Amino acid sequence: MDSEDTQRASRSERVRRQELHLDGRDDLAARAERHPMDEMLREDRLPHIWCPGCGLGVTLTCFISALQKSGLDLDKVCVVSGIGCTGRVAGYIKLDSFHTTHGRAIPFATGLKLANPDLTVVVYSGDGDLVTIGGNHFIHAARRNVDITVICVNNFNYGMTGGQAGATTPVNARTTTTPYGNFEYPFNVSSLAAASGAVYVARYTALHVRRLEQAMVEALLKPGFSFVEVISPCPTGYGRFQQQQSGLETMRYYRDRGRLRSEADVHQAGIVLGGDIIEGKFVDLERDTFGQAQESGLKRAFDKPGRDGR
Ligand SMILES: Cc1ncc(C[n+]2csc(CCOP(=O)(O)OP(=O)(O)O)c2C)c(N)n1
Ligand code: SF4
Ligand SMILES: [Mg+2]
Repeated sequence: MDSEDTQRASRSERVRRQELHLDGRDDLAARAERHPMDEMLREDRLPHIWCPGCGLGVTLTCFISALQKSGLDLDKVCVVSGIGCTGRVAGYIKLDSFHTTHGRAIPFATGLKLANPDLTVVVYSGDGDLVTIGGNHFIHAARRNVDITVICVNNFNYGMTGGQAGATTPVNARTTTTPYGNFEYPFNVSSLAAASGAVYVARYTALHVRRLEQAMVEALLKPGFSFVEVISPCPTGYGRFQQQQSGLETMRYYRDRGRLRSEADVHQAGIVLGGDIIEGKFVDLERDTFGQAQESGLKRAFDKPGRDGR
């Protein structure tokens, strides 16, 4: 190499290091500090509050990957959550996002979508938030087929506030508020979504990440009320009372008892303590969204002969 070549090579190496912000640092160490998903996270909010072994980080990774694969314009994607450990997703993700009051993510999201139909609106929240305190909003948004995507992380308890039982806690499960086992029958959340009118319903565990990610992509692109239930470990609030001290033990349980059955009747796929977890895409159908029904209804009314819209 002559001296001109050497100079050119060292100049281009200098430019490369500047572009990668590697100046003065060991390349490998600097790269190890970055992650391909970093640009989708609000670093000023980190470190996160999630416990070791919690499944929420896995679900967020799947979601970010699904957003990137969906081809959606991320400037037009909004994430709305209620309160709870799952609700923190709205704070950690670097998109237009809203951390709303407990149980009220769906009405907030509905307002966003109606005010600006160009947006893709995603609700990302916990089981307690969506179907216990927020259950009424959930069923009515599905009934109306509001064009939003709802991702429900179901860990069978109110994780953030100390592991209380809620409307998803299986019969006999011990929690801080059911020390003798739960006496109530829970909602099968996917069945509730389907029965209420959701046009897309899928359920996967946090172990089955490829399928989960694919379901999230499909839900994001589906017009109407699309719903993904993610079964996720909460070792701190729930698992430790069911002899699953760590998130890893719960993941092993998902490996052993997860059953892929997309053809299953979702209404028969309830989750029973210690039983199989039926997973799959249960519903994928077409129906006018709330926005479309409103538009065609108004058109019908206003286009009638003799009517001028007043
Ligand atoms: C109106 C109201 N009631 C109760 C609470 C207390 N609270 C905060 S988070 C939470 C539990 C959330 O559970 P879930 O939605 O399942 O989320 P997780 O923490 O399990 O992810 C509760 C009861 C609150 N913040 N506001
Ligand atoms: S309490 Fe449960 S859901 Fe909340 S961060 Fe800890 S493990 Fe996760
Ligand atoms: Mg929960």
